[in-house]
Amino acid sequence: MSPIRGTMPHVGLLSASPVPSDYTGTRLAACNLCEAICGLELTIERGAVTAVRGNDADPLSRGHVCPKGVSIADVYTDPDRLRRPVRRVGEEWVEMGWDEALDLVADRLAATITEHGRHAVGVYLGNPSAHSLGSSTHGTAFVRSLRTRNRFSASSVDQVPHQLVSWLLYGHQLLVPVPDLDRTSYFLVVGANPMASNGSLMTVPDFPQRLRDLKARGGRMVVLDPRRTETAKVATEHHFVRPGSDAAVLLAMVHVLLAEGLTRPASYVDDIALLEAAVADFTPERAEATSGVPAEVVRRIARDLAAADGAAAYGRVGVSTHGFGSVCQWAIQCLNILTGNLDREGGVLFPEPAVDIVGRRIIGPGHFDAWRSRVRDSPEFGGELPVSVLREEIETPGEGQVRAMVTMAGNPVLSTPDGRSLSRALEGLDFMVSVDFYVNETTRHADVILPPTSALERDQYDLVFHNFAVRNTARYTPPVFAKDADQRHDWQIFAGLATRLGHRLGARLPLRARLTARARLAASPATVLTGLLATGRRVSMRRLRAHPEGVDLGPLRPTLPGRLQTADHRLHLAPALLVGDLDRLRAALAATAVPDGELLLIGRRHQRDNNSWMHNTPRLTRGRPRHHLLMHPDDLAERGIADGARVTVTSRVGAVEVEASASEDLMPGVVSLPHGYGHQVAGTRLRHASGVAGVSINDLTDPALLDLSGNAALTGVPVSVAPA
Ligand SMILES: Nc1nc2c(c(=O)[nH]1)N[C@H]1C(S)=C(S)[C@@H](COP(=O)(O)OP(=O)(O)OC[C@H]3O[C@@H](n4cnc5c(=O)[nH]c(N)nc54)[C@H](O)[C@@H]3O)O[C@H]1N2
Ligand SMILES: Nc1nc2c(c(=O)[nH]1)N[C@H]1C(S)=C(S)[C@@H](COP(=O)(O)OP(=O)(O)OC[C@H]3O[C@@H](n4cnc5c(=O)[nH]c(N)nc54)[C@H](O)[C@@H]3O)O[C@H]1N2
Ligand code: SF4
Ligand SMILES: [Mo]
Repeated sequence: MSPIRGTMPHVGLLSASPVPSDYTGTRLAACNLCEAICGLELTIERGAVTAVRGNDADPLSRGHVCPKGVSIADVYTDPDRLRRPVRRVGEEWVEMGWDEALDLVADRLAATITEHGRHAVGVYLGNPSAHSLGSSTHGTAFVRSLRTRNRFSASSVDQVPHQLVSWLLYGHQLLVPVPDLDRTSYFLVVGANPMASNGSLMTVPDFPQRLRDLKARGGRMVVLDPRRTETAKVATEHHFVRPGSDAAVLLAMVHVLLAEGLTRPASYVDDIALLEAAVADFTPERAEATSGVPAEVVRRIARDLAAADGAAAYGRVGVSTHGFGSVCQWAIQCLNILTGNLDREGGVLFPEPAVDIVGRRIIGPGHFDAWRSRVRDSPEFGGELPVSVLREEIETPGEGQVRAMVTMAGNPVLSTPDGRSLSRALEGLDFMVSVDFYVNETTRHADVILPPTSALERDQYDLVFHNFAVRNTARYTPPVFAKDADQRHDWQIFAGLATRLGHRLGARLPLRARLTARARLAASPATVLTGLLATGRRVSMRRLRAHPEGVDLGPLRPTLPGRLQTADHRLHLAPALLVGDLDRLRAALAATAVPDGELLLIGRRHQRDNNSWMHNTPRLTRGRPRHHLLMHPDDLAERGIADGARVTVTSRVGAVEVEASASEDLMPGVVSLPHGYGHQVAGTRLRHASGVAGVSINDLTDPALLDLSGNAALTGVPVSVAPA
């Protein structure tokens, strides 16, 4: 009988402490690998995890699990995972003690700041930062304590367009409406593949079942994507769209709604006439000419959105990492707002998490262009510069040059444009420290790597993802396994570094900054969380501890206009910044003629990949190779390339050599590589047979191509393909 799931009272309290080393039984855990935040049930035999299944009792994930979640204990047991700090000595990594390591890092960062000023330290936060409670509570406080303008993160190769648009329309960068998937009857998906990704900026564990339910109640899902993806294959309707051209399509849909009088916006919505004038020339015919989506289809989708009894338009990575990502996300919001589907059951709604990171301003509302990057003059958003400018900030000499880097939970050499050049630039730094438990293509350049504990060794509450979930729930999960005495949690690393830096920089930091940093960093994440929950008053820490499976707080509900964070509590549909970007779009559309032989490169995600990591587990890497360049058979034939042959793919930035596979699923003229491949680290044992060989797509993507928001345009990169 399971000590957790049985009928014993107070079972949650029993689960609060880590299991003894000879434990046999089950324990609950939380998967932190993607945004779906599934609840897991681990079977443990004599201290070893022998099975992982989805926890049926989790009110959000309802028993869902995917192959990555099943592999979560492989990270815990991985002999290649770092558990103690290491220092690079020549080609070797040498273990060191925590105090010695933290002192060394603080000495070197403090010396850089003293000699060259605070902007000489650059910081990069990777994706898993958002998936750790300790990183959310303490990592950002540490970064803030550095007071550098050279802050970068994976956000600018991901979702800054959403943040910019939410800030402009709703007054806060994280006030992002989420499709009410369980009640909608029309789901428009533009540039997202939730069947593989499990959703993003839409926390939706068990997308496949929720989609089956949607169809069973007579609902439709319509997909616009240059690849017939796993999601497109189960859609009621799929249309190819030429990469990079979505803005014309989405604005044309807005145009149709306005031209045909199909709008019923809420009373707090302003500037509709301004919007109408701005999109007047974005006709469905113009959209067809640049995108390949027939004008009739554009018109019909707009009409269907307006007519449906609850519709949700949603766009993700394919239209975020895009030259006009902000315009696309704006147009998508306009579709929902104009059709009356914003803040409506079955439409899109703002989740009400137990910790309201928006309303409580735990994360600031956002700002744009408060400063610019030194070399390229690129504006910041929300305190971060585009990661596409990082390399030049390191390599260009002068006042404000980045001379030392801190990277946390990331791998920008594989995940950001022209990673190969960034790799070289990192080698030229005076000093680099990485907070990560693997040596990867980025951290291998570090002087010191500080490894935090992994997911099963620490407690978890999703401060970030409950804010994007399709249902309001809350879940606190205590650690399953105890950490060794000589391991550190991420928050302890951040607190240790911040405290030591404070001592070394002393009077150079304002007193207030020092005191707030110290207060923030002294408490454990669980203590911080307890306080946040208490002030939120939706659910107490005591209740969460008694229910490690999670607590249901009900379906999404309308909350507007009360939760609008704009200065006048109204929603202005036509912000000047976005309207101003339309001229750049018009110019791009006028110049769409594709040079002879040129193809457009897009990315892809596989269900068993997790960005650039989790490639160290055989469970996820065995099987058929999935790193190939996918290409339409006609495009292969035109170049005399045989299916499976090696090809050279060349862009403005670089060239790679990889096998090409014929696929009818690709739109002609479009080729696709997955991201997160191209591993080069000899030090770790990448136990792949065939699975994860391959090249990095970001040796081809171009750091010169940016959206208005500073987000990298990773999709639709012009390339040529020739036999190798
Ligand atoms: N061409 C192209 N490029 C892309 C994308 C694309 O679609 N196409 N997608 C982009 C997107 S959406 C993203 S989010 C980025 C991701 O890019 P990054 O965030 O730069 O890279 P990841 O692969 O997520 O790196 C994860 C690293 O974090 C470490 N890690 C895991 N858990 C923890 C932890 O708890 N603490 C610490 N300290 N470290 C941990 C892992 O060991 C690994 O080294 O890639 C982007 N790059
Ligand atoms: N299995 C798995 N799951 C993941 C991840 C992972 O690496 N593996 N990563 C996680 C992360 S960090 C994120 S951000 C999410 C991302 O979640 P999603 O956005 O759902 O995932 P992608 O597969 O990147 O989907 C992007 C889609 O856009 C399409 N596309 C490319 N260019 C264009 C274009 O110009 N226009 C249109 N309309 N479509 C285009 C691509 O073909 C692709 O189908 O996934 C998360 N979940
Ligand atoms: S869907 Fe995401 S959160 Fe759920 S088990 Fe898979 S990787 Fe983990
Ligand atoms: Mo992402």
